[in-house]
Amino acid sequence: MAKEPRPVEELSIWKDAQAMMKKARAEGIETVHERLQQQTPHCKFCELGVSCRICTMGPCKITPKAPRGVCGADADVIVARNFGRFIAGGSAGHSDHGRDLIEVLEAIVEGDTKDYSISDENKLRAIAAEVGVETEGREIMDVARDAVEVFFGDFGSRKKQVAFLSRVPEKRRQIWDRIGMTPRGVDREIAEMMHRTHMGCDNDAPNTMVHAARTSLSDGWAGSMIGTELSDVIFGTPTPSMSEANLGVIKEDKVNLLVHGHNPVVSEMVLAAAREPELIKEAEALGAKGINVAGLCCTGNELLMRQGIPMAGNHLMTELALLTGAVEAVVVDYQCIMPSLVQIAGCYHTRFIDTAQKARFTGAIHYDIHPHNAMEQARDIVRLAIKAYAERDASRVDIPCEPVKLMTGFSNEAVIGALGGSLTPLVDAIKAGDIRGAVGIVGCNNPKFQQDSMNVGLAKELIKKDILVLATGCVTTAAGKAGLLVPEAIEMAGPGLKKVCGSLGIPPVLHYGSCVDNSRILQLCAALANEIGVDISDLPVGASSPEWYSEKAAAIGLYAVASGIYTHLGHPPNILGSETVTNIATSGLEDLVGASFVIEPDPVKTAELFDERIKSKRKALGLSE
Ligand code: CUV
Ligand code: SF4
Repeated sequence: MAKEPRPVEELSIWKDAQAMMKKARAEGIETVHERLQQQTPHCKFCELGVSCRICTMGPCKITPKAPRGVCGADADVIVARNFGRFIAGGSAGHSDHGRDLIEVLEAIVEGDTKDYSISDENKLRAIAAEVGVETEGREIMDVARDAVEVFFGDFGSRKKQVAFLSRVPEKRRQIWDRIGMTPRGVDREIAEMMHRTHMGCDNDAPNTMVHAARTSLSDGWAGSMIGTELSDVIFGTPTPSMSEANLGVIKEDKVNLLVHGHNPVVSEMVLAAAREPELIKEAEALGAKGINVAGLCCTGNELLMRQGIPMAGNHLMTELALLTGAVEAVVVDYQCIMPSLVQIAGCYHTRFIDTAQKARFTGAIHYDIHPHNAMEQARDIVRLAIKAYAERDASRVDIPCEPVKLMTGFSNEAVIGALGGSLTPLVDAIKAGDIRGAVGIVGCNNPKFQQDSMNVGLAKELIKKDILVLATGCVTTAAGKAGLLVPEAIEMAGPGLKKVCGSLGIPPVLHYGSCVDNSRILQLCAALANEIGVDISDLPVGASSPEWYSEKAAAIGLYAVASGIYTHLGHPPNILGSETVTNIATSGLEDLVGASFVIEPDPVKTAELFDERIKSKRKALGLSE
């Protein structure tokens, strides 16, 4: 028998989401929430992490009566192996995204593309110098060519450490060296994790956990960091600007194109095509008032940061955005794209377009996009959307709200610029206690939790306590919709933040970019630690992913912890079946790397935990609590 649908108010804090869920029910369209109900209750063994299907002597599951798998692996080994592979999957995602940016830069250097170019030469020179490339008096293309070599090298097996470790405080590098956590190469650590977790290899849970941390560090300090830095080089380093969020950014009188996925490489071209006067004219010829590009998830964040395009929504809004009935096309690259979008698009005139050979969707229209043909393909995609506009059924259109304003574009370069050229004023504000500390709130939505209740709840609690919040990934849209990303939000903050952010004209919650841009937060922490002359783990900072769901988010959490940042998760990964692994994650790592995970579903309690941590770190630095 079908289960009773849950009241929409329990599923999301947002009116736009609730309205579209009701529309979905009225139109008989299934969403993530119905499918979650069908999948509940979940398999207990999988939830605990004690099921293993790594070989065909199994699959095995650990119970009190059967405490070892066929090969003899116990719960600790099985949980650690599963967790290790989970982290490898997440690291592979964000790092492969980074690799794609190196390929675009290589195409620029080799003259294989007319569509992409180097937008920020100064940034390229700066990062090249950081990774040991000679820049003095050299042509920019020569610098770029050498940088490409260094960054491709970071994915391989020839190095003792990845290049951006030059940013890491000395003390931190010594810790990693001592415990065998220094990331050597992205692909190497990921492949080694697959090797270690084959039957009969790494059968010591703590040892597997150390390599899991090393794998995640290769993502944070190499794969993702390269992704961020080269995106800035190619598409421009973000500077503050204003934009908007929620389903109200979809326009009834325009051709609406949503870009979804992760990487700016395709979406930047779609946006550029949508801004061409000739295509706008074609849209107008069909009676539209122009072409509107809006973002979903991380590729939305990328365009928001650099181009100011509005955000239609985060992870749990992706299906609902199509329910407006006003979306002509959704163009995707890869990651976090629910395959159900193809079916929902099929319920309307919406074209679902995939663009990456490594992320094909059955039923999608495929465009094979490469650096040499990107703009031409993007134009065809925009034309397809324009054509679809003629088929839109006006009687099924419902755009449920007006957009909310937000401020975006806080790269470290922009922040340092706003501070007058150095981090000193920020350090002074931290020392004075006006900014007591900082927490990065990052990551996803998960249909198991009321959408954005924890993301928004935690941000609000932290700023009240004069803790600066940096938002990335799907937390961006949540914070934006809640009105936290505008300068006026200082009214919701404590007196110190109100003073500092007020004088700079910035919000108390800063949009720091997409998920790969969590590397910007790593870089900021490292720079702060170097400025004060301490380790990252000595700083009054934290990280949180309240509503995470993905392997990538777990990898981010782990590289934050391994970098010395106390990290909160709203719910645990599937590790609770091993006391050993759970203890390592929630306390053992503290002894090893000076930080650990903390699991807490309640945002108010979580804010108190951060408060305590920040107090103790401030005290240890000799600062007022
Ligand atoms: Ni990489 S990982 S749902 S798009 S933040 Fe959004 Fe961000 Fe999580 Fe995915
Ligand atoms: Fe079972 Fe061991 Fe094979 Fe896993 S590796 S399926 S525990 S026999």
